[in-house]
Amino acid sequence: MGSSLGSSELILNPDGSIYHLNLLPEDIATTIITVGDQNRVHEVSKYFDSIEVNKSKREFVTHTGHYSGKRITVISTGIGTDNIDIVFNELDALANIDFTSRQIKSQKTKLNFIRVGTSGSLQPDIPVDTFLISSAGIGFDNLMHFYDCGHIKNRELEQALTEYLGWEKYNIHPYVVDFDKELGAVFASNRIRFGVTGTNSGFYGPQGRSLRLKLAIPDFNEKLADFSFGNFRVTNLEMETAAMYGIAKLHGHRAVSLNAILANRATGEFSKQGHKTIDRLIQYTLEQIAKSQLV
Ligand code: R1P
Repeated sequence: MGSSLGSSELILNPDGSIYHLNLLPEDIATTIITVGDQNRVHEVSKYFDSIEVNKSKREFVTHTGHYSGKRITVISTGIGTDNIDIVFNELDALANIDFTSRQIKSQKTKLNFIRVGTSGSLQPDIPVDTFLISSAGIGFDNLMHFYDCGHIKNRELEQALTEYLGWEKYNIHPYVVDFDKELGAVFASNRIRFGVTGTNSGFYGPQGRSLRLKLAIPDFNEKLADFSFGNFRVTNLEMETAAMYGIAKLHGHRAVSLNAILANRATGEFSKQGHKTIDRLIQYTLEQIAKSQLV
């Protein structure tokens, strides 16, 4: 028997639910779609045949239901890798910690995480309204530096990128984590392309956007877009993928990030039909899950 987790580590609400997500272990499926925007949860679950769980707290809205015979949870993470830390640790706890004994279960449950999010392309040849699977996430935030995670990183790509960028002077130490190939294959088709996704801790300066403030790295996007390593090039920027790949892999779960490209940062375009593109990606995701071996 291992030691039990203290009440300031595994924090439970008076009804026994996990602290931020407000969920009980039986509330979640093993196939979990994550979205940033809480309003997008309904945009996914409106296609479900039935909804059995509808709970929320803060920006974390959760619906669990059935779609074409598959039990699926859709949950909003809000924006950013700090939220990913909370959502992914708490979802793992719901699956793999016994809330009564406060001990880690000896038999682990593997979760499948599928991010359905929006993103900006860095490459002129990846137009707006494209669907993109992130075969790797590059974290420019610092979340994974707080975990012992050397063994799950793509060190080859990480080292090549770090040497190329030379951004240690800005205290930027990118980490690279690959997607789960098997789960990624569920979503591969001629309707979606593969890419490598940069994840950063902000939407403006950290993605090379300047409204009124002067940027420390004015060529952030161009430098990233020009990097190549074998077949790899950095294709897009968003705010969650690298962290979700890192935390999911450390826990032994599978994760894949699907992006609706709404902006093209190289050409300056923004989608004129963003809502429709996200809806198409949601429907595509659900159809691929329905056809898959996922339970
Ligand atoms: C920024 O507008 C948000 O949109 C993208 C970014 O990653 C960030 O969360 O993803 P979502 O549309 O999934 O929120």
